[in-house]
This record gives sequence, C-alpha cells and structure tokens, in this order.
Amino acid sequence: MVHPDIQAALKHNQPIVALESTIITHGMPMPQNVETALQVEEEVRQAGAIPATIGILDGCIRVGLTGEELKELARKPREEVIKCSRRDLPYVVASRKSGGTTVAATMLLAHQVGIDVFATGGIGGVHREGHITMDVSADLVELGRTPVAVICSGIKSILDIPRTLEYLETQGVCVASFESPQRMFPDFFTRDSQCQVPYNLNTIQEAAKLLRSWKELNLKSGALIGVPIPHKFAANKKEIDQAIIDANQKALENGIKGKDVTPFLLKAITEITKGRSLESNMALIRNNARVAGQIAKEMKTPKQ
Ligand code: PSU
Ligand code: MN
Repeated sequence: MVHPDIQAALKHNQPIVALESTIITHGMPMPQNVETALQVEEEVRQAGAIPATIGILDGCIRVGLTGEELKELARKPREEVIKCSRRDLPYVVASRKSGGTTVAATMLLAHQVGIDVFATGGIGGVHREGHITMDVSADLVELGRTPVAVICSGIKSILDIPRTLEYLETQGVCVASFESPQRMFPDFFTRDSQCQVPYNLNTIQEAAKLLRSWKELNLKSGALIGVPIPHKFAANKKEIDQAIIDANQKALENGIKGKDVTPFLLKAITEITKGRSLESNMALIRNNARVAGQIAKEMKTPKQ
C-alpha cells in the first residue's frame, strides 16, 4: 500500500526519499530507533523532499509508514518481526508477518513504485572472511540490478571494505564519495576507510547532475554515494577498531551466523562503546537524510 501523500507526490513529480525500516526493527534499540526514524523523516522534509519509510505490517507492504505505524512496527516483540531482505519478502507477505526491510528490499520496493533516491546509515557488504563463507549481503547484488541511488555513510568496518568495493565494481554500481577531495570512501563511524573510490562529488548540484545522467542512461543498476559522518560525531578510530575486534570475537564465541551477524555486532559494539557508537549512528543517518533530501530536490529542479 502506497500512502496517499506519496501517491500524490509521485503523480506530481515531487522529490521523494525512501527510508528503510530494518534500522528500526534490528539496527537500533528502543527508544532510539523510533526517535531516529522520526528525526530522519523530518530532515528529509526540511531539505524540501518527502520521506517514504518502507516496511511491512501484518503482511501488508507499506510505502510511506505513518508515525503511528512506524511506532507499531518498533513496538512489536523483536522475535515477531523479520529482518526482511529480497528473499524474505514472499514469506513475510504470505504469512502476514511484519518485517523491517533491509537496503535490498527497500530498494526493490522503492523502485517498484517509482522512487529513485534512498537514504540510510550504512549498507551491508562482504563480511570479513566472506570470500570463504560467501557471506555477502544481498544489498550489493540489489545495487547491481535495481536502479535506485543509495545515499549512506558507506559500510561498517565490521565488514571487508576493499572486497565490498570490488564486488560493487563487478556489479556495475556507480560509486562515489561526497565532499572528499581524496575520494575516500567513508567508513561509517569514521570519515575515512583509506579505500579510494573512482569519483568524488563536491556539491549537491554535482551529485544531482551525476544522478540525472545515471537515470538518462537507463542502466538498470544502482548508484551509491558515500557521505562521511559529520566531524563532530566521528568516532575515535582506535576505540571503534578495538570494539569491532571484540564484537567479532563475541559473535564467534556465540556461534552467530547469517542474517543475525549484523544486528549482533551492532548491539555488541554499542555495549562496548557504552552507547557512543549509537550516537554516531544516529547522527550520520540524520545527515545522510538531509543530503539525500537536497539531492532529490535538486534532481527535480536543477539550479543551472
Ligand atoms: N548496517 C547498519 N545498520 C543496519 C544495517 C546495516 O549499520 O541496520 C542493516 C541494513 O538494513 C542492511 C542490512 O541492509 O543490515 C544488511 O544485512 P545483511 O548483511 O544481512 O544483508
Ligand atoms: Mn549475510
């Protein structure tokens, strides 16, 4: 079901930014999840675009969850809500369950209704040892086959960033950094992963121009813009690196596998950093929503 406001925005060719809901159901604890989701929507509005948070409530796909629906999704017992990627969609709908949509599922659903800009915190990637375990997020494959532009702060260093970038190249995804003259891909909690990407976009106008060409070319593949976390919220690299090592160790000891790995690591890192990583996470997603809103607006009404 597409919310009437989103239907109207689509009809009138207004700028819209899609937002995911796994961040609400599995990425952050209560009450910061709801708080962040509402703030993120507000950032999009302030930037002059219309937010469309996507999720699944009792088997019904919602594009443009209302504030109440968003809270309902967040309040459901965690064991009842499925982390829903592309492969999970048929089951969640058929069994009338609820789900938080991942980047992959949100991209797919956004594209089906005609939304082409999407903001989030970070995407999934190739896990460390992923070349052996084949734990490679479906987000990367989706970026290769669905034409939605994802604005995020890159991938967490809990993942293998160089291999993730290689995989995106193979999938034909146009990857660029934002406001990074050195073309550094951001590293979620910190601004610099020390991995270079091929292009940098200096301004909102440059980003919108690139995305207009990307649309005109009708490539059928996605685009990815890496926006670094604002300076004042960036984590201490040493502290975060150690937290990641400890969290990975904990995951190993607890036999955590598959789709449970990312939520487990996020929670462990929040605990180890005594909540500091969560604050950074909240700040960067708000910033990404603002940037995405501005880009979406500029794509519709370019200032020459
Ligand atoms: N990274 C985060 N927070 C998150 C996720 C990633 O910092 O909540 C979520 C996103 O929804 C992403 C998903 O699409 O995890 C990737 O999971 P997997 O690696 O299982 O594909
Ligand atoms: Mn996985």
